Amino acid sequence: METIAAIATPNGIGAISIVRISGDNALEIAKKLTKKEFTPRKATLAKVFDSNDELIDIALVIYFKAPSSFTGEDVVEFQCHGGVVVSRLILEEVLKHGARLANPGEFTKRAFLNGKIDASQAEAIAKLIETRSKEGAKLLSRQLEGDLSKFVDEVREKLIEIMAYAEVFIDYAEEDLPETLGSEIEERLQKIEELLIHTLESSKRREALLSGYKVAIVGKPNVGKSSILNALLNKQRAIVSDIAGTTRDTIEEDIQIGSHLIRIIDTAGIRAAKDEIEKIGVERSKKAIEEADIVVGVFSADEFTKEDEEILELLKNVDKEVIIVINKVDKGINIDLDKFQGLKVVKISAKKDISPLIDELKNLLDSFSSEDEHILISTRQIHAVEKALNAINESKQFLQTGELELFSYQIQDAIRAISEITKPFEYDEMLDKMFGSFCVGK
Ligand SMILES: Nc1nc2c(ncn2[C@@H]2O[C@H](COP(=O)(O)OP(=O)(O)OP(=O)(O)O)[C@@H](O)[C@H]2O)c(=O)[nH]1
Ligand SMILES: [Mg+2]
Repeated sequence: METIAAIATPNGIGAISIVRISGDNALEIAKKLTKKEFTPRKATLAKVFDSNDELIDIALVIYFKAPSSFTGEDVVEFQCHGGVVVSRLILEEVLKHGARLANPGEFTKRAFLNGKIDASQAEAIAKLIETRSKEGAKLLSRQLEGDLSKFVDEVREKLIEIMAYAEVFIDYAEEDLPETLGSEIEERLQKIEELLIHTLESSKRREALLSGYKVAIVGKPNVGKSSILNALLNKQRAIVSDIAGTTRDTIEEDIQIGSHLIRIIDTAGIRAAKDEIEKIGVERSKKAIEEADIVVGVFSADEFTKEDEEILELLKNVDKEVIIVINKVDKGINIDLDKFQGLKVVKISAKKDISPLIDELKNLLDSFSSEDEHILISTRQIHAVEKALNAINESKQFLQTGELELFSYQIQDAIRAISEITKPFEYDEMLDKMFGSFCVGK
């Protein structure tokens, strides 16, 4: 394999930078640059020289002999001093000696091609680099360990069993088929179907686990939305005033709640807008609700108007987790709390104490991430499961009519679809799509 090289650490100032080489000539290049011999998996401190024999750096060099490396090829890593210059000089020398610059994701692609990891693990690596939450990272590490691969294998095995079972009876005349055959296979199929649907749904629900959940604060003007944002952030981020319509655009900030990093969005108060700018703000509030995973609907403890009524109606009909906040309870509660029956309600004063809201948010976020299920982390994986489900669905009619060949054909389709999660069929297209989004050096 052609030898590739790249700087594997981010571009910037840091204690060390890593230059990674993989391919047939990796070891030879390392020897030329350092005039040293290397033992596999042993860190060796070595002087690194350029082609004029001038010292570039003293680096820690580690050689991983094929196939016991990340890519499955000979790999050498130079851990040199940080900053942008040294690693670049080393990389330049490596390239002069015949390596070529790696494309984004090419190291991981080689690991995949050499059978060191499967497709679901490669995707887990890509997501792990980007994820913003501890829970997300934990989940991806499990996937990297092969959790999803095991799940796929199990489903595949069960489908193969069903197919094999059906195949036995394929040469039978229709009237000779055992009477229970259909119901037995159907029962087994049903179980697989349920499992796949469950996985699909929980994956969709938990998609935001990886990117961080979005929480939108909405309500009529002047109920204290920005005051709540400021209290959550512990600083005066948004302007607060007693003039209704103070916040005109959405404000987004990241905050940590327990072990969750969430993005919190303060919105313009929702009402029939008086001017053009406010109208845009109100539209954005509605959009914020659409995009959020959790909606915090704020009402004031001292009045409940027609506008509140409309917002409450809106919140009752959104298909999201909603927390109702009754704010300004320091003024006393003058509204009928029965209106909020059936909803999660917390009473707070943004001026004094918002801890009941924080607790409720924490509970909700914990419950989101406590489901310990296999989740599909990419659209590609979700498509694969949907395709498998479709094929299973299609297969049922043939089971009923006793057309076992057609049935078996559909089950094969389902097997092919589910297998794509780990061992895709449309190789080239899939590879380009999957590895193209990686960063160079991975
Ligand atoms: N007494 C009391 N006043 C509050 C409380 N929270 C907010 N306020 C006051 O209510 C007014 C409106 O607060 P904001 O936070 O600007 O309200 P908002 O919902 O962001 O308003 P818009 O941006 O106009 O939609 C300000 O004068 C705040 O000081 C509270 O808990 N108790
Ligand atoms: Mg505001």
